[in-house]
Amino acid sequence: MSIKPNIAAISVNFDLGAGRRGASHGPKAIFEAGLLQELQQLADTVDHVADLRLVNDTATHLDTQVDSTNLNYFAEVIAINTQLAEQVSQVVGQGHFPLIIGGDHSIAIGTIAGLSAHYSNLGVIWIDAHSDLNSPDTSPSGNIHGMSLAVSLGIGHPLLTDIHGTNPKVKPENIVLIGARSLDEGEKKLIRSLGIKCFTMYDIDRKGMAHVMQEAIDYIKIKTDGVHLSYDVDSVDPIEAPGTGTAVKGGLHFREAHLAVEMLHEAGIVTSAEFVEVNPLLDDSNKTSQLAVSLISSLFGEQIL
Ligand code: 6HN
Ligand code: MN
Ligand code: MN
Ligand code: MN
Repeated sequence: MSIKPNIAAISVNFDLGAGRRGASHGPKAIFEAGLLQELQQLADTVDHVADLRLVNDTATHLDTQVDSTNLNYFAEVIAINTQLAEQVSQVVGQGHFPLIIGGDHSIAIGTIAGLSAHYSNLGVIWIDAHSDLNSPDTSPSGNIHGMSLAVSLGIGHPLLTDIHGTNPKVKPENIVLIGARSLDEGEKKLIRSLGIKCFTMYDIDRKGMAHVMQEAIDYIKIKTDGVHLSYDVDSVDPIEAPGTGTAVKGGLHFREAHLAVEMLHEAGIVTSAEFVEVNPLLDDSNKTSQLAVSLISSLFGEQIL
């Protein structure tokens, strides 16, 4: 991003992919915390092009034949992601930088589906306490926000993997996970068997965040034609990001969380981004939405000096 981008912000007021309600209020809290004002100073142009939500009963009425075992709110997740994929693809076609504000992490399904139409080797940097690599067979919860990266790899129910065309949307060797510390058994097996690059909190403690980010950037930039950043705020320690539905202690500190996006800005490789899982109902202080604004500003080049 050495040239200032034309940002197209897309808010997704959706939380049915998560186990508890509230992330649907994330976009409103993040915009109220001053997102657009901050971005106006950093981007060439900023437009809030879409504010997506499920309208009443427009969720796809699934055929009674469809097996939705261990897929909570399956029809609703399909419906919102179908809309989102279309919107994201349109924005990329116009040459704008898609900035998606969630919403729970199930919306990565639609974001990545929409992007994949434009990139043959899309890279994905997934900053998260989790890996979201479950399928209905391995998921302990049935919550689809824990399955979105697997779906993008073509693993999961065909009604999810086929959203917005062909699958897989992303190749395992083009993914980097950063900040992992809560992985289910099936996810660990998949990471190992597919050889997905994964920097856990152990690696971050051991090598330091700067080293990890540099390795991640070097790894992904040589082989991809675009890089999507999927930033789940639960990657950050609950002390700094209490407002999120599946908080896990032992996370990124405030500076580590920022250094990641500062280094990505400097590397100039990111072509789209999403920030997800801010749940204002769990955070009276609005600390977490303010953190999101600060992280997004850093991604677009806000500097300390
Ligand atoms: N997220 N691995 C757990 C599950 O239910 O599959 C937690 C998933 C969390 C998902 O934070 O986006
Ligand atoms: Mn500022
Ligand atoms: Mn996640
Ligand atoms: Mn997470």
